[in-house]
Amino acid sequence: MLQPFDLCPDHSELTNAKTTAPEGHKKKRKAGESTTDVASVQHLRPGLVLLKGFVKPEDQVKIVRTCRQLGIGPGGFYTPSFKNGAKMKLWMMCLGKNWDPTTGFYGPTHPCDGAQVPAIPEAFKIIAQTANSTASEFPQINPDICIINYYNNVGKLGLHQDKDESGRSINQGLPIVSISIGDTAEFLFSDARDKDRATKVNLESGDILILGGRSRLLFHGISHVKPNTTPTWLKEETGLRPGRVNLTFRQY
Ligand code: MD6
Ligand code: FE
Repeated sequence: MLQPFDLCPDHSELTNAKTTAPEGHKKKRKAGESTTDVASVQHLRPGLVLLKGFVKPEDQVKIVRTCRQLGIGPGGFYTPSFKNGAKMKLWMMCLGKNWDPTTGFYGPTHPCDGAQVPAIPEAFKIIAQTANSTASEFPQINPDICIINYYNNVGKLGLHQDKDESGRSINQGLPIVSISIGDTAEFLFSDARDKDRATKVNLESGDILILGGRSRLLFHGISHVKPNTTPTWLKEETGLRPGRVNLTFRQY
């Protein structure tokens, strides 16, 4: 049986939480709408777009709570290994379809407990699809996979390409929509698997990165997570452990 991983160590922190939140938290917005009236859109290179501060605070809180609930249940967080047997420096769980890093294949069940992989919550899909349509250079995806990673203060992810989705999805350059929550991470991207030549960009809580088109097979990774960079209101409202949650939405 896998060791369940609880993103919020002390549930009482949730009930005692102060509800202080930044400007914009109280404004009425529909799910998926951004925190700022004109979210900053950064075109990092063709096929790589960063939507700064796209996920509004109440959606960030909901995402953490939902990830915690799903993460401690069947098919929840575990520490995966690579094909060579080395442990990855993160916890992972999958929604929709399970991605198995030891084989590179997608399947219906969790590798540890054999549980059916949970469905992607509709609210998650709405946020990912709204971001997808904000970056008009990409075709719209209907995500059937969501991989959730949790990095603690020493978490990282080496340069890699995402190429285990269908040939059709990759050849069409269908985008992957990536949501970052919690501590800031340094994201690296490069045409080659060479971190010394990689470009660096910070991914902060609420940022969405979209990778597709000509960048669909870009090498990318996380060099490190910056400690104590989670917004105070997010910590107070969720009791999120120090670290970072990343969700990537894909269409197989
Ligand atoms: C992360 N992200 O941000 C890891 N993959 O923790 C990825 O590996 C990634 O951000 C494909 C597309 C976007 C991503
Ligand atoms: Fe990736």
